Amino acid sequence: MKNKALRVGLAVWVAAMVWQNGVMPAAAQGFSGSIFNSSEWRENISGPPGDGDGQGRIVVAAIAGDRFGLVVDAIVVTNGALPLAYGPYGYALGAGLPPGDYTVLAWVDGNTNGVCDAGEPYGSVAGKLTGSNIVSGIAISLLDDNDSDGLPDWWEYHWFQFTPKPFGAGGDEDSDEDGLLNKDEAGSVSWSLRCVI
Ligand SMILES: [Ca+2]
Ligand SMILES: [Ca+2]
Ligand SMILES: [Ca+2]
Ligand SMILES: [Ca+2]
Repeated sequence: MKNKALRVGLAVWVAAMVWQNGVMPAAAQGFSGSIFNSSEWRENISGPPGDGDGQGRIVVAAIAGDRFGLVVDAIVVTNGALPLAYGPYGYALGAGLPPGDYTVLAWVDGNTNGVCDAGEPYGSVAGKLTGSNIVSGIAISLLDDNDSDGLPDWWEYHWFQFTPKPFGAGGDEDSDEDGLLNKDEAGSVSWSLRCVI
């Protein structure tokens, strides 16, 4: 009698959840870990990828598929004057995500638009959810130079955003032909515009 009452109660609860969500409820699933900020971006140049006010925030998001997929959860872990402290910053995302392949993406959101824009410092890690697991201990490092060419990506995008390959210039090139190599000019707030006009 007791078991029957239990089964009836459970069936009512499941029916209520199906009715509420349209699908069976997923078990608690998500990602957690720490973010380490190695970005030295001061955002002291007005214009993309930042807005030039020297303020920003670190956002971390769970994205379905690769890092260009659909954001399914996102949180702000810290904000303030750039560059933000190294951290680490703890985070937890998800709790209820369906099984599948995800990317956990964190970035310095300089223009605070909630989007990881080209040139904004970022780091990402691929993760998989199966069954009811929670994937913990995912460490993400935020880097200025994700293409490892010796030039901060935000600097490259700022000066070369209108060229066919915004991240194509090398550190040992002298793109504006002023006698100084790009790697020696990187981070500078001044620049000849000959390369972008
Ligand atoms: Ca800003
Ligand atoms: Ca942004
Ligand atoms: Ca770079
Ligand atoms: Ca130069």
